[in-house]
Amino acid sequence: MMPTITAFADSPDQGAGLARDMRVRWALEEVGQPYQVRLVSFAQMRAPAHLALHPFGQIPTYEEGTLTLFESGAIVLHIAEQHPGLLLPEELDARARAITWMFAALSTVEPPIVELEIAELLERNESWSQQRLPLVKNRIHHRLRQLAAFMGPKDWLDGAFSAADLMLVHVLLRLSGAGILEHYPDLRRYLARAQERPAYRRAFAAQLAVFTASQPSA
Ligand code: GTB
Repeated sequence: MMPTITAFADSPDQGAGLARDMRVRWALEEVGQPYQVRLVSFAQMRAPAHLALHPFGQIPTYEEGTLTLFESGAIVLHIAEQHPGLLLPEELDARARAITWMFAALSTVEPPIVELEIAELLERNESWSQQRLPLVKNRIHHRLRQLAAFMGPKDWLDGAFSAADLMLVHVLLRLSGAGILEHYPDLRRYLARAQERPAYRRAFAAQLAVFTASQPSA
């Protein structure tokens, strides 16, 4: 059964691929699973029909037959599990390590990055904002130094590309334009390598097309 995902009808990033539906689109493209997208406005995300799919009124969601999922990590894991050997290794220890890195991307690397976005977008007019920003950035640098030390110049986290790389790459891409990744050349090459994957390109083009279609023609 073809799954349906939800995405922003009007993404604040204007098609830059930063919203979390991008992870799900990318995973679906990696495994060759066609999918449908239902675009939702912010008002629709607060309405009962969407809250029945996602208790926090967010995107992405994933519907497949009688199954409804939310949380991008859980959705990508589900997609990977449905296609053994493509986004998760079949060997049990390697599979467990890949899942560990999915959790690490979401619960150890992503939080300080989200914290920076909140500091820059929502707290920038607070009197204490300029004092706090360096602290928030230092927490990210701390994580990236640790990550860069682990990765070195390796192509991927642990052997072949996996759902762990997909998740970690998308988390790190949220730092684009923040002036931070420039200090980590191996990580930048890692991101560029991932962005060259045909599945990434297809997913990126699909979400960008939503923004392009919403623009008035010249
Ligand atoms: N933990 C959940 C997951 O991983 O699925 C988090 C889901 C989430 O934060 N969804 C966001 C959302 O629905 C969209 S992705 N926000 C609306 C709301 O909460 O009301 C976060 C996001 C939004 C915008 C940009 N951007 O403009 O660059 C990037 C990322």
